[in-house]
Amino acid sequence: MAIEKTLILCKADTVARGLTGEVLARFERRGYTIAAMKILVCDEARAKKHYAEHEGKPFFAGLVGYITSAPIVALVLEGSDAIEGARATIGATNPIKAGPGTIRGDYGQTIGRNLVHGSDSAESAAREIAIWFEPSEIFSRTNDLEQWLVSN
Ligand code: IDP
Ligand code: MG
Repeated sequence: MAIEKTLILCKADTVARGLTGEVLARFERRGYTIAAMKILVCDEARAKKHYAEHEGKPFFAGLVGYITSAPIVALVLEGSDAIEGARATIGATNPIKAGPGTIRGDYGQTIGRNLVHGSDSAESAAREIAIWFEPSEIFSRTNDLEQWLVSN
């Protein structure tokens, strides 16, 4: 068990469909805390950087077009084994394979509109968080607690 941070994106379909609160509530109810959050329209450069591992795949252009098409909500979640845990709450990449009770299983129909992104490893989380947030924008409860323990 480790306290981890993970990068979550409520993609364009989530925000456009008014499901952002629904998605956030699921993570919060599970006990993860929001360490950082913003709404923005992502430019192409940032989208390509974020999805660099998929460059060259047939769906890459569509993916970049989709993520840059409308406002999205980017956030950092923090909690115990948050990277794997958030991925489990999100569900399988293709909503048709995502179980009921997961975000994609409950709200999604197609792989191209699967609502949410979640980092898939510690390395991805560190890389992706740095793409979306400045360190000064991240409010870690763990760090706060450690700071409090040190100064008391
Ligand atoms: P993940 O979001 O579950 O980590 P990845 O394999 O990393 O899934 O793919 C990133 C995103 O690219 C997916 O969430 C989905 O939106 C899109 N994607 C992946 N595979 C396909 C595909 O075969 N067709 C269309 N879009 C895809
Ligand atoms: Mg992925």
